[in-house]
Amino acid sequence: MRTVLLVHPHPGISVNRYSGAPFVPGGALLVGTALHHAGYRVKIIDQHVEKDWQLRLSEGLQENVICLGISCIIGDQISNGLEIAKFVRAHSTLPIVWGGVHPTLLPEQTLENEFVDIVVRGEGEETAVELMKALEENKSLAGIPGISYKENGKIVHNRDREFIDLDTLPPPCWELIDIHRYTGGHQGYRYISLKTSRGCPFNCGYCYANVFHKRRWRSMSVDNVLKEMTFLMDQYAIDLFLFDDEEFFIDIKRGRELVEAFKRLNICWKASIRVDTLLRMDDAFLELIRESGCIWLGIGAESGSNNMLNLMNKKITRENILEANRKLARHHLRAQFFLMVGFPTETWEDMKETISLALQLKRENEGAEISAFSLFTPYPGCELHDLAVVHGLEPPDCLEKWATFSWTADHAVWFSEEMRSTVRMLAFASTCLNDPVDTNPPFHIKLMGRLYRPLAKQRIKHLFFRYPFEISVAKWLGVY
Ligand code: B12
Ligand code: SF4
Repeated sequence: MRTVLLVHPHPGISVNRYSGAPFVPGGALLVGTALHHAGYRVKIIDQHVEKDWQLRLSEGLQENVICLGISCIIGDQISNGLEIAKFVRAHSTLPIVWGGVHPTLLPEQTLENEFVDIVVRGEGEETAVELMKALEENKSLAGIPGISYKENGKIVHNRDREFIDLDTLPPPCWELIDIHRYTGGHQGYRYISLKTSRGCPFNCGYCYANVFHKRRWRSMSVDNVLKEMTFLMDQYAIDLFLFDDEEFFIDIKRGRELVEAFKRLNICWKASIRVDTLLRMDDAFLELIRESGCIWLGIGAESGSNNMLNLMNKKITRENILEANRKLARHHLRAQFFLMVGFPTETWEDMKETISLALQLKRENEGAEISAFSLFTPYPGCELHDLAVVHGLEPPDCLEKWATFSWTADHAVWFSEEMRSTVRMLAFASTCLNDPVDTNPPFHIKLMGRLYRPLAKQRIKHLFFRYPFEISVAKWLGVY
């Protein structure tokens, strides 16, 4: 039996900021499951939880290995993935296959890197099995849908693969990872994240889903979701599920069936929901959601300015957001609203509307949490990325540079320096408005946030963002 090595590079510091526990290496787990069922020995190495990853990799390389697979999204996983690829290249001539969101969005540029031989675009389960067979038998890669690769120095892109019917996939082979490493850290629950559907029919201008999933939504049947949940409850005593679906309630009827079942299962759960979906739900449904163990709803409100909501094609208005918040308050549902600033063409007036929306949401609903204001980050492939380019953004021209392309105001070249400083300050001050909602940062960071909170509140209330001395202090302390 031949071996496939799958490595999940460390996703970076944000894990410690957002959660006490690492996230399940989802891509490697699902691709590994498909390969396991196709008869391969699969070894998953998660750099995030395995400090001795080099040793594990070296041991793995002693086996009869077909290839190294690396999973990656934008950010630190790129630099860490490259470190892993370099390590393997130094010790073997194995083909190095990259998969995940970032390589899918930019396959050509990813392949230009010398440590990338093949890119698997989109969903990886079926493609990986076909690819392994071809590599094992030394056959041509020409007929395999969903891959891009190098041939005689040229980059070849095969046609896209059809989307997978999720009900044909076997459940994840949890034995491929040490599940206990991922289940803690969430306020005493035994927690796991699951994705019960893929894609989204909406078309928000900043979102990867439009390109990755081509606006096609597919879901697992209610029965299969419940089977997986009861297995996890029985086998690993899981009592909190975080649904990583792009949007959990795209099909409201299916959503209702699931929620009815959750009530019977006696578990807690969290998921994302659109404002307009919330508005379509009647009071009985919202009450059911509360009774079924929902402890958190994540809501992309994005902006308080209708101009910006239009720009990002969000298909909701400021008034809708406020109405949804009032509904949540009536049903005592805990929600976290996500907001962004820093879009091309955004004015100070637009930003002030977002700040006033945040304050109003808090005023009208004690249970509403406002996530720190994120800075719009023009991720590749999205419409607003293209608009950012029109407004002067020079996107990274190679794989390595996407590793550090993150949420600072530095790429917002469409703003004056004064405006960038304001946006930076707004984002910074807003991180300290609440204690982190579900997260568990180190004690000293929590304490500093609390000490700074009164000043942060005053800054936001009075729209005063000049003299950003606290950013210098945070940099000096190494926390920014
Ligand atoms: C969990 C999660 C995280 C976790 C862990 C991420 C990880 N890679 O481990 C954490 C919290 C760390 C995280 C962080 C961030 N995330 Co995140 N995250 C997610 C989330 C919710 C689920 C990812 C997941 O597990 N999916 C399930 C698996 C099965 O899907 P998958 O990984 O895509 O794998 C499939 C294919 O891609 C492929 N595949 C994947 N790997 C491989 C490998 C091989 C060899 C092969 C053949 C195939 C293959 O096959 C798999 C099965 O079909 C997604 C949104 C979503 N709903 O999917 C965002 C998402 C991936 N994150 C995103 C972003 C932007 C971020 C951050 C930059 C956000 C931020 N500003 O902090 C940071 C980056 C961290 C950093 N410091 O650099 C974007 C990705 C954008 C991009 N262009 O890459 C997404 C899509 C959210 C969004 N809508 O914008 N994230
Ligand atoms: S942001 Fe949410 S609603 Fe909009 S396209 Fe992405 S997943 Fe769909």
